[in-house]
Amino acid sequence: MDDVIAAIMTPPGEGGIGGIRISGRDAWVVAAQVLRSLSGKEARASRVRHLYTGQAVDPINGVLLDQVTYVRMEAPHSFTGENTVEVFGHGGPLNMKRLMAAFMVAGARPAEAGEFSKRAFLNGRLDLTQAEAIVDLISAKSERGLQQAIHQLQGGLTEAVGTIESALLLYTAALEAQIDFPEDEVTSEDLAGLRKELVGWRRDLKELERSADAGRLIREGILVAIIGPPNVGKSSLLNALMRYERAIVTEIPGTTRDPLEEYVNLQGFVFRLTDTAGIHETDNPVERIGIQRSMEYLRQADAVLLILDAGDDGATRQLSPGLGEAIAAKEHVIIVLNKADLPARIAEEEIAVLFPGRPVVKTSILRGEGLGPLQDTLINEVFNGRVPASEGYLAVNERHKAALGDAVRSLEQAEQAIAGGLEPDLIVTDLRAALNALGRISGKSADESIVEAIFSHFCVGK
Ligand SMILES: Nc1nc2c(ncn2[C@@H]2O[C@H](COP(=O)(O)OP(=O)(O)O)[C@@H](O)[C@H]2O)c(=O)[nH]1
Ligand SMILES: [Mg+2]
Repeated sequence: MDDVIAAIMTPPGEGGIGGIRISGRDAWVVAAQVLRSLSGKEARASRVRHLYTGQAVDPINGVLLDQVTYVRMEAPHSFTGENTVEVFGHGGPLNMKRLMAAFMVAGARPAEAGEFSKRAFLNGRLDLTQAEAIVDLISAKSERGLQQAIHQLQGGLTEAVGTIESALLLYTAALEAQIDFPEDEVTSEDLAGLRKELVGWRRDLKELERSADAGRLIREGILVAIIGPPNVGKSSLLNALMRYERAIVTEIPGTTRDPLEEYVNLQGFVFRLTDTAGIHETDNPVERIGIQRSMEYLRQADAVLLILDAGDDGATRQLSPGLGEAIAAKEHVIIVLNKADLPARIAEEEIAVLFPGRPVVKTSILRGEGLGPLQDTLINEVFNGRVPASEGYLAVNERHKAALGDAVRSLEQAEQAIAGGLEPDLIVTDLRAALNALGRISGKSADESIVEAIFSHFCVGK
């Protein structure tokens, strides 16, 4: 880690300012070959974390490259925890490239994607959940996703897990001490106390594990398939939620052939809405391909809006065989009775029998009615009635989920070991395994390969 790395840290393209970050023990030695004071003398930056104005020159022939500002930071008081220099020039792509080249000539090497953050992790400046939060924050597509990432960057998940980790460590260390000094025998009261704690920890960890699904939906967006028979208003609904005429709407059944997929931000959540071809029996080969795609979307979707025409008699008549079954297999389905402006001909009892327990929303997309309740119902349904509050988001991802699952299993085994009256050292083995699993979340006990995988998702310059 002794080499000096450098990268352009601002996005490519024209902008007011472009920044270059240089990090490593000799960062200033490298930077000083390029930087000059305003009057063209050797740059000093004698005070750390002060912004200086000066020039950047070609280190070989001294030709002026740009007017810049620069700031020097000393280890460990920088993002990476190393000596760091940040240089700000005029943000043009060619200008930044030329400045960057000057620092390369002066002895820096281009940083790999995420290398600054990786150094920050290796120097103990951030843990793995915070590193992941940086990626989430930069790529956030919604207000909620952003809040989740910021909370995680503050150490939200590490803190939640850390409380259990410390308590678990205390018990484990106490048990180990008692094993080493057999005169302090492990009493059955000790074990009963531990067992009680184990139940509580397991419940808390399981709760965190469950929140991984909500975390993913907030981060990646919620895939919603708009499904139903032809001509019920599926494309109209997409347009209404997008607030512009995205999909073609006609009174001709079979207008939509290809599924359309669009991002839309509803109440701070990102949705990937897909308008699909109407599902019905048909011999038209083009329509049939469209219908197959509709069924694929139906299977993939996080939630399904099944649209029916309330003005058409009999829900049963509107459904093709196969659709009902596919719907029944989905966890989150909302029945939308559209065209509520027309005389109602679908009996709600029939809906209740066909789709037991599914929420039903009446809309008239034509009149713009019922769309608010539909959004509320959708969000409520997707998060199982527990819409995450704005504060207190935990960005539990698949990696955390796996570690939490392993920890829960090890704690379970420890419980069984106690119940079965096994030797204390066997109990300790399970407790240590649980600690190890929890340590993977923050990175205390993560493999090199996991660390590599996380930082490879970063952009260059971060
Ligand atoms: N009366 C009435 N007509 C509607 C409503 N929503 C959509 N329509 C009409 O139903 C027809 C089919 O709409 P479209 O969105 O193309 O349905 P799709 O085939 O399910 O995508 C169009 O003529 C729409 O104007 C509604 O709420 N009330
Ligand atoms: Mg359509």
